[in-house]
Parts: sequence; structure tokens; C-alpha cells
Amino acid sequence: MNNYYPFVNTPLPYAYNALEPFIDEKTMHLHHDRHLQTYIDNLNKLIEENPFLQQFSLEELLSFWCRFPRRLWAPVRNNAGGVFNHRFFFDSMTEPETPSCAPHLFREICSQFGSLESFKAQFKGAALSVFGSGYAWLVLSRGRLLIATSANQNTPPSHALQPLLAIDVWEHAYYLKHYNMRSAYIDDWFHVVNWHKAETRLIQYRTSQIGRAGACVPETRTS
Ligand code: MN3
Repeated sequence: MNNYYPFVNTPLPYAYNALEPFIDEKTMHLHHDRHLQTYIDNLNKLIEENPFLQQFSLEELLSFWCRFPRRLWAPVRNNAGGVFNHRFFFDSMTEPETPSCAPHLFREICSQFGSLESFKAQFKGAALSVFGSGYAWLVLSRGRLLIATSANQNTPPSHALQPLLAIDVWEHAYYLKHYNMRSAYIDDWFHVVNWHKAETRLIQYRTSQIGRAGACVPETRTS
């Protein structure tokens, strides 16, 4: 993963039409090739104009934004967040009905939320509750699973949270196929969730210090 300036738009980990019929090919082209590309271009331009930022990885930009001059706080969080969140969201999906090999994750989900169905209902409720543009997340917070939401391009690493799964609920993520029906989009998204990837992340976080220490004190918390 290309993680330092100059950032490039790495290919999707699957074909543009791989998520059909749940997420359509045209949406994936627009979302990856135009929306994400714009965040990458804007982030590169920001770093070009502020070369001291070149030493930081994408995650470091998002964790340490408050150590930079105040004028950079919003542009760093918006643009680095836009790159991180989109990559993470695309990486949270896979071909429909891929066998879900995630025994550790499912065990923790059942212990935390009662059952997988109950988790899905709560996650969907959170994703529906995002007012305007943003994301719903499954994160690890001080070692416990938690459902969180974020507005715009705010992102868990800026709040010392370790993300496992993300759904983008900006309208551009679903408007072409699902029109204004976010609920139907979320139902379709569950068919393409990459549970195995989420479990891999969970195990990585549990066995390392990735993303755990040193983040800025949040000015607003994810809910
Ligand atoms: Mn998006």
C-alpha cells in the first residue's frame, strides 16, 4: 500500500464489477477513479506546499494532525482522511457471498452484540443515523468492539480508535443504483463485507501496537 507522499491511487483489490449486483460497476468507477483520486490529488498538493509533511505516513498525518500548524488541521484531516477512509472502505468489501472465515471476529461480535444479526441491526441503525455525509465503523476501542460513526472525512485513527470495518454513506457511494435509499444500500453492502479482512485487522491490533498510542486528543469524539 502506497503510504507516503507522493500518494498514488492504488487499484481496487477486485474488479470494478466484482461487487455486482449489490454495488454497481459504474459507482465503483466513479468512486475510485474520481472521488478518491480527487482526495489523493488534493493531499499531494497540500504536502507539496508544506514539504515538512512528507516525512509522515498517511496514518501519522491522521494521528498527529494537532501537532501541525493550526491552519493545516482541517485540510490534513479532510484530505488525508478522504484517502484513508476510501481505501479502508474499498478494502472492507469483497466478492458477494465470499465464504466468511472469521471465527475470532464472529465470537467477539456475538459476545459484544448478542449475535451477528443483532450486530448487523445495530450497525445499520448507526449507518442510517449519520446526518448528511460520513461513515459507520466497527472499531476496536481500548480492546472492545464498538460501533462508531464519523462525519465528513473524520476518521477513527484521529480519535485513537482502531478500525475494523467501514461503510461509506456519502450519497455518491450509492446514489446511482439505490437513489436516496440508504437503507437498501446498507442491506446490499452486507452481502459484500470482507469479514476475513476485518478479522485479520483484529488479530493484527491484538498482537501489535498498531494505531494504539500517541494520537491527538480529539476535539470531537465519534459517537
Ligand atoms: Mn466516498
